[in-house]
Amino acid sequence: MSYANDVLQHVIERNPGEPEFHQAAREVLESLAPLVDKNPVYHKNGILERIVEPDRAIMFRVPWIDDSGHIKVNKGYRVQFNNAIGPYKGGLRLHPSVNLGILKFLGFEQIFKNSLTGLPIGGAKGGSDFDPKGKSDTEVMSFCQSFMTELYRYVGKDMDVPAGDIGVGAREIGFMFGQYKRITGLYEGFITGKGLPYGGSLARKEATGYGLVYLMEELLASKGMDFQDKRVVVSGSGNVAIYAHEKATQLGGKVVAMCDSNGWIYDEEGVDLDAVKQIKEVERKRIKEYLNYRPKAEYHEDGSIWDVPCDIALPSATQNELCAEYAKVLIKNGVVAVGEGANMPCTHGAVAAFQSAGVMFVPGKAANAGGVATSALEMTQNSMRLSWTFAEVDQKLKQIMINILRNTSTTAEKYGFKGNFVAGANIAGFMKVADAMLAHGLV
Ligand code: NDP
Ligand code: 2IT
Repeated sequence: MSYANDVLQHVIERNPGEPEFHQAAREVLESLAPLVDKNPVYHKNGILERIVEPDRAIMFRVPWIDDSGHIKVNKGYRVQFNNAIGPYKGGLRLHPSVNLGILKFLGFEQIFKNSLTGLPIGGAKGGSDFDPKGKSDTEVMSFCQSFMTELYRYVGKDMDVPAGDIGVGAREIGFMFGQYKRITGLYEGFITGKGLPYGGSLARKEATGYGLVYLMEELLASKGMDFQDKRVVVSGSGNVAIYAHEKATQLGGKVVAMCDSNGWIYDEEGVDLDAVKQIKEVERKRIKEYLNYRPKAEYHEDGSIWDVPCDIALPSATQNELCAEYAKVLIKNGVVAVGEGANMPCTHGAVAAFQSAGVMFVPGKAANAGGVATSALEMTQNSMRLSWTFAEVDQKLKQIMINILRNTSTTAEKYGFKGNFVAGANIAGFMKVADAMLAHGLV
């Protein structure tokens, strides 16, 4: 049995009940097999055994009080996976589905994603099974203050720098920043995605969605194509989806469908982004409200958003939202490119279907790295105690995305996986981290 496969079997045996973590580990280890077979130094130094085991996983109780005075208790987590190339960095997710296995998959992915940005950031993820949906601002504040009262001792600007993810936006980051400052007395950039008045970076809010589209634009250009007049489907209607829509539309594309976890909208005229922003960013309501703005649009709770014919698909909601069956429908309908805005939205079967049909496919750890890259730029600005303009940050983001695509593409080709961005991203992301781990000795 090969070294990489051996380690994968160990991951599966030693981490029972964590299917998403197994899935993420399998994808990475399969890509790395030829590389580690040719370079025994990785095996000799136990690099794979070490990289699949988090440095530490912190779990804690989060008690808070709801508006009617009842005590509630949620689970809080921070998985600090690997800090070989920089302080731990990665988002916090607040969603009822959150558990240790999901955060391990996300933290593991984050190691390679952060490495691909070319910036000095390690991999981590955290969050809670708290559901912010339907909660009042005071309930969300009560939760966030309690969460930070425990988490503050494990984070810091040179130790571990969290950020947003599903269910964590400007409101939650603000409450967490306030509580950290109050407990520690420090005014420091220990978290990113901050509001502009207290150390946030211009363009961080837009960065994941814009970055995704910049990378896809570069990919299309390599085949003599562009976004102009292309039909685009963007799943989700949160932070990533909204700004992917915005940039794709600026480049001449037409986004015809979006969704939330209840249903999906189809608007042949092109989804009105101002309406979606009003519903989601301002009112925190369901996507079906869209029909109040555009009565001629369609809203569906059955079927799938992936039934909508499109040229470019940008799954930007959550893990495993796009399975092999939907991939086949997209392929039949003529999709030419798929870029993952979310983390691991496509199942293994969907990725295989796209690749064997010759659809250009870019995995999340490359395609959605613009968010964390801009978080790292926020850290830089905080350290320098200055703020760059929107244009400066946006231009750096675009260059980072172009570099990621080129690095991923040339690495894939160099190691015999030409055109396979999954393998290219895994190998390129791994090598920098592994070299740092080799330099640090057995830690
Ligand atoms: P948000 O909370 O802002 O939005 C998530 C969106 O996805 C919502 O519209 C949500 O709908 C929808 N969604 C969640 N679960 C499902 C589901 N099961 N079926 C259909 N829709 C669903 O999160 P983000 O936009 O920040 O994150 C989206 C994805 O992008 C995640 O995978 C995240 O890890 C990834 N990501 C985020 C980055 C960032 O900077 N924010 C950076 C890189 C990756 P509903 O409101 O109904 O729950
Ligand atoms: O998945 C991700 O890359 C994020 N949620 C963003 C992490 C960050 O630190 O900005």
